[in-house]
Amino acid sequence: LRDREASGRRMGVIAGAASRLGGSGGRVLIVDDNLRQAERVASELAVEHRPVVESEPYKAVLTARGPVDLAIVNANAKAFDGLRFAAQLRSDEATRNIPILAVVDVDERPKTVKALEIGVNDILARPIDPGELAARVRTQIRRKRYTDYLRSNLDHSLELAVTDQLTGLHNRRYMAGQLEALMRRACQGGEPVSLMVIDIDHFKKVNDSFGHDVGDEVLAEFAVRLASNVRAIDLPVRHGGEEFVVVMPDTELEDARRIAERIRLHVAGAPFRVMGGQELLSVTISVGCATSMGAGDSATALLKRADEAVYEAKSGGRNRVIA
Ligand code: GH3
Ligand code: MG
Ligand code: MG
Ligand code: MG
Repeated sequence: LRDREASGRRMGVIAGAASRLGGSGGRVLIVDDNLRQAERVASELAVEHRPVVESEPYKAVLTARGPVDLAIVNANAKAFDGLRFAAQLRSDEATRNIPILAVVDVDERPKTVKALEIGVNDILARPIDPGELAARVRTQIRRKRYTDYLRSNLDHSLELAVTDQLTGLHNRRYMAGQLEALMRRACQGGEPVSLMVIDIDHFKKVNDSFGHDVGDEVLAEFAVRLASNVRAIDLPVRHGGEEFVVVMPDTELEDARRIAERIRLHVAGAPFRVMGGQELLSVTISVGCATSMGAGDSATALLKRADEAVYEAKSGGRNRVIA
């Protein structure tokens, strides 16, 4: 439910921002070796934008990476091929999302068609009408800002989809993909992959005695201790509830056990400070380790073996590592 509310809020934010994203104040790159024409366009645009004129393509590319909000390219330049320049902007990762307005003589049908085929966003007929110039520039800038905004939201959503919100660790969904890939390699005779499953001992008691919010505090603090006691190559994950997993690439079982033991000691060794420091809780964990067994093994089977080791740690008295 919390996820659905957050996503509803997010959609509201997108709609709100879209209406606020205007088409003025843009940095506009004018690429033209006809300096009289370029300066005229620049002075028209300077009223509401920040135009910059480049007469040489190689300099224009550097400026475009600046970045800019729009490029106006003269398709009839004398000293260079304007449409080739437009195609170059489209093929460069750093500039491919810049909208392009191609300036084409009003009667040049084939050039107009070619420009559109290359993927310019709009055509500006020459002689240039100032009102039309202002309107087409504004439209392209507004559209660019909106798509940039959507793109950054999409990146953010993708990030959210693989992150656990309480602890900031990656979640089970993210782990599944990583583990599958590592297991495939291990099964083909590549480096071994080890795994530890961690389950907090008697966690229900924390919730029952201090409330769910304090339970959440313990989970968050545990995640900090976990993340600071694994190696840079390891992947700590919140697998669900009070259960965590660490994926350890290129790791033999003995090393996995050593790392698990280090984590266990850092949890049991110092009490957890909760409720703004009012309460100190001693927390322990049970850990099960397993390692890949070559051809025929699978991520599911590996997880199952680590789970069985956790079970053994629990029945053996908790606060221990079984490998
Ligand atoms: P054991 O030592 O056998 O693992 O005992 P346990 O109490 O930890 O095990 P059990 O699986 O019975 O209880 C786990 C509890 O974790 C139950 C559930 O309410 C609680 N829990 C799961 N997710 C969350 C969470 O996100 N926040 C809080 N506060 N509690 C959670
Ligand atoms: Mg559990
Ligand atoms: Mg349990
Ligand atoms: Mg537990």
